[in-house]
Amino acid sequence: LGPFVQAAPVLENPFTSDPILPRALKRLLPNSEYNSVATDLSNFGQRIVKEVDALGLLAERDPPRLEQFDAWGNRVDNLIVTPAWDKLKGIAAEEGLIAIGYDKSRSAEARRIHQFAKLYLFHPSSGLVTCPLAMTDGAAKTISELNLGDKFPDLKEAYNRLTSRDPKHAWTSGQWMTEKAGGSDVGGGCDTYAVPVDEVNHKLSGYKWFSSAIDADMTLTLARTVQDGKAVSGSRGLSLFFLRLRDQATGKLNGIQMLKLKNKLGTKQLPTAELLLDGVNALKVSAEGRGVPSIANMLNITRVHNAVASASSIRRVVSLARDWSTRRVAFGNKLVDWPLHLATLANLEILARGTLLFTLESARLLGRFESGEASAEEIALLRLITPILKLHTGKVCVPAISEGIECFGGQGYIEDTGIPGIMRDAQVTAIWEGTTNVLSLDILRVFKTTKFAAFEAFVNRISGIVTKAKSGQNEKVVQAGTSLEKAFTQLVSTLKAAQKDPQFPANLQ
Ligand code: MFK
Ligand code: FAD
Repeated sequence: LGPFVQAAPVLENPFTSDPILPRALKRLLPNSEYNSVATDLSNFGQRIVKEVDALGLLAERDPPRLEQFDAWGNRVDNLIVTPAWDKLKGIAAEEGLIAIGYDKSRSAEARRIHQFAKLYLFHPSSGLVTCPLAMTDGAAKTISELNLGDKFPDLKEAYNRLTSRDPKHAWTSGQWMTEKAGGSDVGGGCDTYAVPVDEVNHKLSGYKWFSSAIDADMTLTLARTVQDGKAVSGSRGLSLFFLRLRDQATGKLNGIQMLKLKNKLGTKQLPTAELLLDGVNALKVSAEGRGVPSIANMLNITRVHNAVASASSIRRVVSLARDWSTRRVAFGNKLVDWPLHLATLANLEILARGTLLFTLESARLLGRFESGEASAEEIALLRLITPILKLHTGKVCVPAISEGIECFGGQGYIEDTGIPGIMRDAQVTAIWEGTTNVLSLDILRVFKTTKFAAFEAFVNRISGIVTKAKSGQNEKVVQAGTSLEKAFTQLVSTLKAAQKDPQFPANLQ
C-alpha cells in the first residue's frame, strides 16, 4: 500500500470561510440586523459541517423508490424516501428557511437577504431539499398575492403551514406545470381538464409529465376548465388550481396515480414523477383563464432560488478546491504555489463572487418590493433582472463546476468524494424553471410590459456606480461600468428601433 496518504479536502464553515458573503451582508443589511443575521448564519454554517452535509450525501446515496403494488397486488403507490431526506426537510423548517422570508416584523431588505444567504449555505449540502423549498416559497408567495384567505380557509391554512418553523406542522408544495406536449409552452401543451363541481370545486384529469418532490403536501397546478363540454385552447384557457395530494382523513392519494419515478442524469435525491390525475379534487384559485399570470408569481420566486442553487454550487466546488490546493503536492510544490493553478482558482473565485452578489441584489429588491418600499424603478429592475439572473447563473455554473472538478485531478471524478454529484445536479439549473432561451424571450416580455422603464433603470444604476467609482478613482470599475453602460444604451436603442417593426418582438429572435 505504501506509506503515502493524501489528506482529503475539508469542508469549512461555509459562512465564516466565505471570503465575500459576510462582507456583502455587512454592506447590504442595516446595522441593527447584521449582527443577529451573522450569528444565525455562523451557527447554521457549523450545523452544516457537523450534521447537514452528511445527511445530504446520504440522500444522494439512498435515492427514493416507488412501490406501486403491495405483495397482494393492491395498487399502493408507496413512495419510499430515505430518513435523511425527511430529516433535512425538518431541519429546513426548524431553521426557518422559508419562514424568514415572510417575517413581516423584519425590515424589507433583511428578510429576503437573510433567507437567501441561508439557502446559499444550505443548498450544496441539502440533498436537494432546496427544490421543494423553492416551490414551497413560490406557493406561499402565490397564495399571499391571490389574497383569498378569507374566502378559502384551505389557502389560509396552507400559507400558515408553508411558512411554519415547526417540522410537524410545516408543509411543502409541488408545482405541476409541465406536460408531455410542452414544458416551456405550457399554454400549448397543457392537456389537463378541470370539470366544475361548483364555482370553486373541480375534478382534474390529465397527465403531469415532470412533477418533482411528490412527497409534497399540496401543489399548485394549471388546468383547462371545461364549460358545457368545451374548453378554451392556448394559455388564456388555463386557470390555477390548488390541491392536496392526500385525503386529510384517510391519507389516501387524492385521485393521483404515481406512474413512474424519472430516471435522471442527476437530482437523484429528488423524487420526480410522472403523475396521472384521475378525478383529483381541486380548488380553482385564480380568475378563469388567469392561470399563467397567477403562477408567474411562483416562477419569479423559484427562479431566484434556482440562482442561489447555481451560485452556491460554484462556491462549494471552489472552496473545496481552494482547500485541496493547500493539501495536494505536485512537482514538489503545493498546488496553491503554482501560479497557473492559482490563476485557475482565481477565475473561479471571481465567478463565485459575481454570481453571489448578483443573487443578493435580487433578494434585496425582492424584499423591498414585497414590503411595499420599492420605488417604481426598483420594481421594474426586479422584473428585468430575475430572468437574467436565473439564465446567467444556470448557464455559467456548469462549465465553472467542471473546471472546479478538474482542480482535483482524478479524485474529482470519483464518486465517494461526493464531488461528481455537484456537477450532475448543476446541469438541471439551466433547464427547469425556464430554459435559457425561454428566459431570454421573457426579457422581451418585460420590454413589452414595462416599455423602457426596466432597461433605463438598469442604465441609471450603472451610471450611479460609474459616478461613484470616478470620485473614488477606482479605474477598473470606471472602465467596466462605462463599457457596460455603453452596451446597454445601445441595446435600448436597438429595442426602440425594433419596436417600430410590426413583427416585434418576433423580429428580434
Ligand atoms: C434548487 C432550486 C430549485 C428550483 C425548483 C425546481 C423545481 C422544478 C420545477 C419546474 O421546473 S416547474 C416548471 C417551470 N416551467 C417554466 O418555467 C415554464 C417556462 N415557460 C415560460 O416561462 C413561458 O414564458 C410561459 C409559460 C410563461 C409562457 O406563457 P404564455 O401564456 O404563452 O405567455 P404570455 O401570453 O406572454 O403571458 C401570459 C401572462 O403571463 C401575461 O400577463 P397578462 O395576461 O396580464 O398580459 C404575462 O405578462 C404574464 N407572465 C408571463 N411570464 C411572467 C409573467 N408575469 C410576470 N412574470 C413572469 N415571469
Ligand atoms: P421544450 O419546451 O420542448 O424545450 C426544448 C428546447 O427548445 C429548449 O432548449 C428550449 O430552450 C427551446 N425552446 C422552446 N421554446 C423556444 C422558443 N420559443 N424559442 C427558442 N427556443 C425555444 N416541471 C414542472 O412543472 N414541475 C416540476 O416539478 C418539474 N421538475 C423537473 C425536474 C427535473 C429534474 C427536470 C429535468 C425537469 C422538471 N420539470 C418540472 C420540467 C421542466 O420545467 C421542463 O423540462 C422545462 O421547462 C422545459 O420544458 P420541455 O422539457 O418541455 O422542453
